[in-house]
Amino acid sequence: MNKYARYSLIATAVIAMSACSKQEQPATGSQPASAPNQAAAGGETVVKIGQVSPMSGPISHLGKDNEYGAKLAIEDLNAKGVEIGGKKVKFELVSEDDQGDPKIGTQVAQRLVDAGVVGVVGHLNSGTTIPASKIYSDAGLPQISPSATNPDYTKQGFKTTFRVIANDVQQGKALGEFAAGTLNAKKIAIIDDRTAYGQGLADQFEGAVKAKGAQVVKREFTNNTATDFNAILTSIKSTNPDLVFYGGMDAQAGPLAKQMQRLGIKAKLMGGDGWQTPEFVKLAGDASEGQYASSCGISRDKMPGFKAFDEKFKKEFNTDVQIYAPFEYDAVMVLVDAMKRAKSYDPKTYLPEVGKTDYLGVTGKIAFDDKGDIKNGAVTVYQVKSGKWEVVSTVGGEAK
Ligand code: ABU
Repeated sequence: MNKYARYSLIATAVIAMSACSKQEQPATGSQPASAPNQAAAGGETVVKIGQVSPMSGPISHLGKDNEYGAKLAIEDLNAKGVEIGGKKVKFELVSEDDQGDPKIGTQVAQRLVDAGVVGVVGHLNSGTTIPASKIYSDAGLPQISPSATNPDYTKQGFKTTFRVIANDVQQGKALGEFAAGTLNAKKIAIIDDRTAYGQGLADQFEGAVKAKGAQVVKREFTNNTATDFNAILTSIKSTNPDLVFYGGMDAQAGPLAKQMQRLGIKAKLMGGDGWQTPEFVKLAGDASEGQYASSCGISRDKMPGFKAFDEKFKKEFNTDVQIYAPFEYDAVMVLVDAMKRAKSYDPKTYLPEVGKTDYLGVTGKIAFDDKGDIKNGAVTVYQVKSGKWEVVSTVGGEAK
């Protein structure tokens, strides 16, 4: 049996046990230090975990996807029954909508701190995650993003910042080498949405394709609410590129692909995890066919717990996983795993344990480097074939 099949069996069993078992082995050791604002209910201590994502606006489908992942994790934990330091606890999710706006991101971050959460999963966007991380750091709260890929998030020297996916240095390099190497694209046009994510990934991609000897024939930008790309695309068409790269999210990539098709641009469209989603295929229609995008993780068929997670997700929420929900699920589990090892839900006490994580989650093995980035992060390139994302290749992510 290969390692992925072995992990798959273990993770499927873990998810099934989470759903069925009502008890866990009592923890040994001392009582946890008390955390502020934790109410007691029915003999159990309520421990609040915050989650933040854009649940309104153009990428609300992704924000909801994240929230659903966290909800499933909390439900599984409470169904199983968790004791921390010998005390029964009940987890409560406190969800906030940052609208994908950096300013609102910091406001809701402060609201979560004031609400007494003991840790945060999120935010979704790099542009909100980075400014909010200062607030969590000042409050000493562990923060795990399931989706923010801008490398600056974990470069600030905070002890509280973690992410459970590869970053855009890895993603940009993998995509650039795929474009200029595997696809042999010689003339490349690049567009980004001027967000911390879109522009950052486009910069990394540009560096990688140039290092492989490709020529960047045009660099254009838009914004993360635009839907009309005709002027940009007309200017790009005149350069006759082999490939167009878009650094941004699916709400723009969908119409962009459609407008490329309408203008008769034959070049392939390529991008990162922000649009490797079913929503992109829905928005672009048949213009999605043949386009490439990556996700920051191993492929779903190799993820040890994805199949069981996916079934449960569809049953509970009556919708498909977009992209980050399983990473969000794992982010919650990693926080709770650290609390169990620390025998405390007090952030001061369990924060050092987050950094020592060695956890096999739905998405694979999770351990962090000294900055809080996932060790050995993987990037998988997908292509749309017959209206579905199919795996083309994966870089990195070998389970140890
Ligand atoms: N990683 C793509 C979407 C989230 C972000 O980094 O902004």
